[in-house]
Amino acid sequence: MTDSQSTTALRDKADVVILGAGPAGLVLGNLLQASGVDCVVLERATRAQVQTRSRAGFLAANTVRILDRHGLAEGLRRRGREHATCEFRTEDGRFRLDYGGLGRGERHTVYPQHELVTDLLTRYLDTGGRVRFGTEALTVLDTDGARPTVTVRDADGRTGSWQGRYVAGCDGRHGAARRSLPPGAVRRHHLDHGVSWLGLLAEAPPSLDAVGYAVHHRGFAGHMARTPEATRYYLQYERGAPPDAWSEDRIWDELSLRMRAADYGPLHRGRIVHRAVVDLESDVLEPLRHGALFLVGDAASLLSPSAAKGANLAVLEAEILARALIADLGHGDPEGLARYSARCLEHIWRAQEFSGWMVRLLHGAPGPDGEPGFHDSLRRSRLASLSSSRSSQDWFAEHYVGV
Ligand code: RFL
Repeated sequence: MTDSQSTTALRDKADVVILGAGPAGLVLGNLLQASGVDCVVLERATRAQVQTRSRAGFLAANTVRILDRHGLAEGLRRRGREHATCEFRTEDGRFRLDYGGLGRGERHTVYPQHELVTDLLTRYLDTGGRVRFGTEALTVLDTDGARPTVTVRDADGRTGSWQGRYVAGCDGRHGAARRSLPPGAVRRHHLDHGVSWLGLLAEAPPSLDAVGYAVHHRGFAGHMARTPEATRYYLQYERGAPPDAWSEDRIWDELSLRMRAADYGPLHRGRIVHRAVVDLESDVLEPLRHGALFLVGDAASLLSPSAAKGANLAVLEAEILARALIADLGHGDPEGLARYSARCLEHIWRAQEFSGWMVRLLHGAPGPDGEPGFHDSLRRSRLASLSSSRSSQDWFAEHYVGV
């Protein structure tokens, strides 16, 4: 195929071109579609891949309220489970926090992200929404002009373009929106927490009726219920080691050891159906707008998964942007778009602060002699405050569930 043939293969228009069919892109698409704003979602993956990608599970009360407000919470109301207890296991014993009775008294709803994405996608398509699966955004051009253009490549390798009045970059950390920002247009704040986790999804029922955070001299281990048949575990892991370096037996033995199964009860073992290494990193782009291009969700800010905030922020930002786009395109009021970045950054920095605090609550660092170091002692002291001080617990509860 010649270049001229390939560039005429696809060419289309929509007022809002949304990159990415994750929680951010699909909440935005649904809200725009419901208000009659002309939009399209361009998604690199297939529909089946989008609907089976296992990621988040803990949704904040505010996220549920947003989804409820727009009639998008039916599935999670039916199949999600409320959750409001976490348990810490440390060298000093264990303690539980029933955070539903602390702080603002809010709870999480546990609902797998791929089910939420499936619900959002079904609703969007059922109401006439346009999605192009297998369509990779390559670059966003003319973001300063009145007609920004997204160049795309479809699954057969044909290239083309979509022209819009606005482009919403909801395509995650490695997407085209971030790549298309001209040098110097946006500042990137980045923090590497220096810790990696092996994230695991096990075909096994939960082993405790709480989120479990275990702090051990061999490293952190975490337990998060997903469904009655599936549980997510995390193991602090050597940076750079491949995800398949450990056998399933070694993983279960290490989880049992760090979670002190000998003292507090055995873990329900099962087949590990997914594993991935996550380096705990945070970043924030500032501002979240360049001309007609807006950044939303992971494209705007990456949070370490220590506090389960990423999907929740994605939903919140999508609602803020949807309102602003509806006001601008529907009533010629650009005020919301002008304030979009500042409003979202306020929430993002608060979430970053809490996620970073969680990283430091759950990880120490040995001193030069390999014995517990300064940061281990700080961690121990933080956990001691959390176990004993009501005001620490209220603060924790408010930020743990809040966005
Ligand atoms: P997503 O979900 O990554 O969706 C982006 C979409 O864009 C597509 N895409 C492109 N499409 C077209 N052209 C391109 N060039 C493209 N490049 C990418 C991708 O295929 C994809 O479909 O971003 P979004 O919508 O911003 O949502 C963010 C959340 O997915 C993320 O923050 C959370 O999963 C983070 N997270 C958690 N967040 C919570 O709120 N609660 C949790 O319990 C929670 N647990 C987690 C998590 C993240 C994890 N990982 C992946 C590190 C647990 C884990 C293990």
